[in-house]
Amino acid sequence: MPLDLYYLDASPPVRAVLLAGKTLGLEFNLKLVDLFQRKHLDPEFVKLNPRHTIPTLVDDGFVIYDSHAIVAYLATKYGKDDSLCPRDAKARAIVDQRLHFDTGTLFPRLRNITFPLLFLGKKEMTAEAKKEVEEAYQYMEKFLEEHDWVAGDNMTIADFCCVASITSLECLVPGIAKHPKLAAWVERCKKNMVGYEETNQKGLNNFEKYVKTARGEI
Ligand SMILES: N[C@@H](CCC(=O)N[C@@H](CS)C(=O)NCC(=O)O)C(=O)O
Repeated sequence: MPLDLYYLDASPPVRAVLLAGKTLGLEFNLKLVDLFQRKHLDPEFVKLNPRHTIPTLVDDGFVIYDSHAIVAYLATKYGKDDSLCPRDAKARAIVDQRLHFDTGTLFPRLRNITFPLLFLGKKEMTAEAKKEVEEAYQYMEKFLEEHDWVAGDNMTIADFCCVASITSLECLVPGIAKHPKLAAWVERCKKNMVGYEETNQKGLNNFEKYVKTARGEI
């Protein structure tokens, strides 16, 4: 059965799902939703997802949106074991905490900069927005102090979500290099995540193009 994924690869939460899909060996039937053409507000898409966000997944008629919910669903349904999305209560709680960190901290701080820039034409980010991103890097550094991956000793769905957001933040507020554990984790993700180049890196390059165009740099 095809897995339909409504997407735009520049979108960080979409890239988290694409990364999860590669590791799980899944093929998506990709359906482009061009946010710049306001296609997410098309009545047909809103009927599918009233919150009109990408990514949105349709698995044999089952509709699920929010990247964190999607990656957990895919890993639970299609994972060969529970390493990406642990069943153990404590291990899973840490994964959930990091997923919520992405939802509640990384993504909103990214959106605080990208929405005014890409959709309202505001080229300058506020000092506060920049400071919040630098603070987010510090939180990540702390998470990675004793472990190689954001939720423990092995890669989980939380790494897919966090790396998509963090690498996008780095395009806006370069600063990862100041945090050795964080910088090493980004390199680890690049090296170890299946299909990193064709998913996160490719979409990130497009994201960067949008950012540079909006800033008048290209
Ligand atoms: N928490 C959601 C955020 C999704 C989201 O806001 N996606 C953006 C693109 S990066 C979007 O579709 N925005 C359109 C809108 O909010 O109407 C997730 O992780 O999927």
